Amino acid sequence: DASGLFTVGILTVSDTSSLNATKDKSGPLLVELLTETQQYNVQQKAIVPDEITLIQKTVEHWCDNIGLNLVLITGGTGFAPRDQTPEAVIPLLDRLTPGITHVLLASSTAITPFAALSRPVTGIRKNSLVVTFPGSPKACKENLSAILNILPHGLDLLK
Ligand code: MTE
Ligand code: CU1
Repeated sequence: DASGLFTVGILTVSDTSSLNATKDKSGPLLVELLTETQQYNVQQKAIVPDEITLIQKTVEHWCDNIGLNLVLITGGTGFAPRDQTPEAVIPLLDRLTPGITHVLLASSTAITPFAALSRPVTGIRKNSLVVTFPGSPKACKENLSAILNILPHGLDLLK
């Protein structure tokens, strides 16, 4: 943005939170953790149910029209039948970023073997980096800290 901060959108994907925004703990946590670094300006926040078309509409708008540097998505990466965040995001990506996906999985499975049950997707659409995190606040915090140090350099290269 004008002050040199990276612009960010935080998208919470959850049927429950889409009906009652006070149930969303992960979105606000990600806003707080990013804002306190003083490197990010969280410009957009949204909550959508686990619906592929709604996820896609939001991500397309944020990347194509608003041109955010970073789009962080939390939720819908697991094995439950309604978990279809990866299926929504994959077709939107111009380029995959398997290194970031690797870091998310490697750091998370070092914390809990159950991290193998999330299906993270990361990649680039236009000039935006899109990253998916699991739905729980704990997992969001762990995933963000795993990539926080490498994010600014990657985002600089996309400008
Ligand atoms: N990743 C980290 N870093 N920490 C966690 O506690 N929980 C896992 C996994 N990834 C976890 C994690 C568990 S138990 C599940 S079922 C999936 O994330 C859930 O992903 P979802 O909330 O996107 O469906
Ligand atoms: Cu689980």
